Amino acid sequence: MLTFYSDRQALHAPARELNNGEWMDFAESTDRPKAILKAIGKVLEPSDHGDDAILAVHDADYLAFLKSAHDLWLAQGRSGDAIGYTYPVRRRRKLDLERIDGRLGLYGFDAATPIASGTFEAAYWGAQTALDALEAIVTGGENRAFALCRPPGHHAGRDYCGGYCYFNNAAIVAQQARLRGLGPVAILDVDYHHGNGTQDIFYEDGDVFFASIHADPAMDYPYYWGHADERGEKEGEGTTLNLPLPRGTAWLSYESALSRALDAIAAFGARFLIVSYGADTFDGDPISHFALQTEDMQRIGSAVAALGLPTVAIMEGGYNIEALGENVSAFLSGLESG
Ligand code: Q9C
Ligand code: ZN
Repeated sequence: MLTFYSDRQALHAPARELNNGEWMDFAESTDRPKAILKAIGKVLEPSDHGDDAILAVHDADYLAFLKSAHDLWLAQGRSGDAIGYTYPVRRRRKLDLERIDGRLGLYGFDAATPIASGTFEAAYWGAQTALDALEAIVTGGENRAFALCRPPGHHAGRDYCGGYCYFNNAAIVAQQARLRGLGPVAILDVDYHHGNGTQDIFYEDGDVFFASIHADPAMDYPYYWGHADERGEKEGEGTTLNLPLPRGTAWLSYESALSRALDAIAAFGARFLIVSYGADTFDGDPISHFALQTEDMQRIGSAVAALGLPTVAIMEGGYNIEALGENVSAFLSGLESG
């Protein structure tokens, strides 16, 4: 399967994040793409598709914020990575403040998503990587392609970053696929964490189906999204499907949730599929609590492939560096042959 990746995605290298009240080394590190590249070998360099497809999902003021945030941080006397600490709660106005701390709070929702000097460029190229994977299918004659996106994207909304995510790569591809007449489009999110950004982007949109299997947000990040009763609104009523699972979930119950999601995608009449793939459902993931094994990653891939849809797989989370390469390879081999 063709895999897309740009070295510029490694320019994003924050030092640390706030986890359970303590500083820890940034889990979404550059060791991740290194480990994946080592396991899968050849990758293709994406071409530059510009800002347009990003702006078909994200607000222009948010893109401008991301582009300027780290410079502003430095200009206001700070060093290291830009990280927010104060957030406007519900019903506060969307004030366009000049103070970097005010801006970080407005355009983010957690302290796990620092903006370092290379963040914008890396996230920009991550989105280009996703767009090139789409291109491989639309004009390249491929039926499936893998975008080794990094930083990941599924926690990022139209105007906010969070959960190590800045641009929502899956949503960007979904939006382009639909604009190019490839729809109906479905997104299947199998990262351990709920894809709140993707859900938000398409919540009132009946053209894009979003199904997510994730840790119950009553227990795990991102807490405020991903509960089973969130089913979409307005035009999008019924086109969001959340399947939260308890900590400790292993293949047997994971598989039934996966079949439910795949059945719903088929019933929706999807003709194009995007998979937000996270390897953080792995048993040994350092920040997550499911119990899937490496062979289960292959099973996820084959089950998805059995839908028979043109598919762009997008890399999301997965933090066990030792097993990351083989987990991603296993998923891709299932997707390829299944
Ligand atoms: N104590 C992705 O997998 N921190 N993002 C959780 C737990 C944020 C995960 C802290 C986790 C974000 C793409
Ligand atoms: Zn995750």
